[in-house]
Amino acid sequence: MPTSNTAQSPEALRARGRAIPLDAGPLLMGILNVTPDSFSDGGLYLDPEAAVAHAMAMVEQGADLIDIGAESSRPGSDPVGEEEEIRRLIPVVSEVCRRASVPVSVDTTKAGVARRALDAGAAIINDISALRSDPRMGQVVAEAGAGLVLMHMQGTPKTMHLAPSYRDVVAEVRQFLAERMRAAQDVGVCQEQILLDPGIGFGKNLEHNLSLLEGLESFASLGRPILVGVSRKAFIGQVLDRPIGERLMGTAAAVAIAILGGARVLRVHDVAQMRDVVKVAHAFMRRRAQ
Ligand code: HH2
Repeated sequence: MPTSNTAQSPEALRARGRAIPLDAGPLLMGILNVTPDSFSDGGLYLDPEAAVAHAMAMVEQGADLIDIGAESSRPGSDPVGEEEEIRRLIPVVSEVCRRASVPVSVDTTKAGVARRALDAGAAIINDISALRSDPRMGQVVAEAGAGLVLMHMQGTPKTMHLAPSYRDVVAEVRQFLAERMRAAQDVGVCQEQILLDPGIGFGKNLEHNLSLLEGLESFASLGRPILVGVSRKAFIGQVLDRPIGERLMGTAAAVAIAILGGARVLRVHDVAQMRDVVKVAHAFMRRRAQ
């Protein structure tokens, strides 16, 4: 996906002087977890060479962005110390930024890790705590002019799955994202730097996740593009009664549903397969808009 040097369109993501266009069709964000314990690819890419090779393979398969994380956020997971997160992450981020043609996003909630990743060339910070974990995060992103993903989560990864509860999940997630967007702007992050994410699977049960997919269109009025991460997640396993390794087709269906609901960025493990899903869903969306 081409990038240009300035961001004029509200339908672009401004990230460190690049304008990543979000109106030419949904973008695929390929997932790279350099962790021993991520829920689906944990342990596969701990070796930096294997990690970089996987990132490059995803670019080859059509990933528009690469999202690199070094701390699992699977339900029940424990946090990782800052030094360890940096040790796992930075060599891989540096090398992927050097070699890949696409912008690199880093999945972290720690400002110190984000700063190091931005120094290594990352363009986007994907903060699943939406700036609530580390009070310095917003400032780090603002100073770098980086892209920022603000995601909704009820609770923390350690506890979020135990008793998720909402009166109206769509309304509450929407209100949360509006409030976090204001908080980001208050510390100097521009609207054009922000992507919003309802946080599928983060403190939500099956009904909550389905309701969010059903209500996705209502998030458009927040005024920023929506990122959705459904790939291989537990709610798909619940519907299908299938383990993680057998959720490809379920993921395809969920990705298509998210695109029909207006999602602009899809965070996925299986880039090659989801490329086709995106193309078909986008062709349909274009037709519907005629
Ligand atoms: N999901 C995961 C991690 N980070 N970031 C955003 N913005 N949205 C998501 O839906 C999202 C995310 C969980 O998936 P994964 O990275 O595969 O697993 P783990 O957290 O176990 O590393």
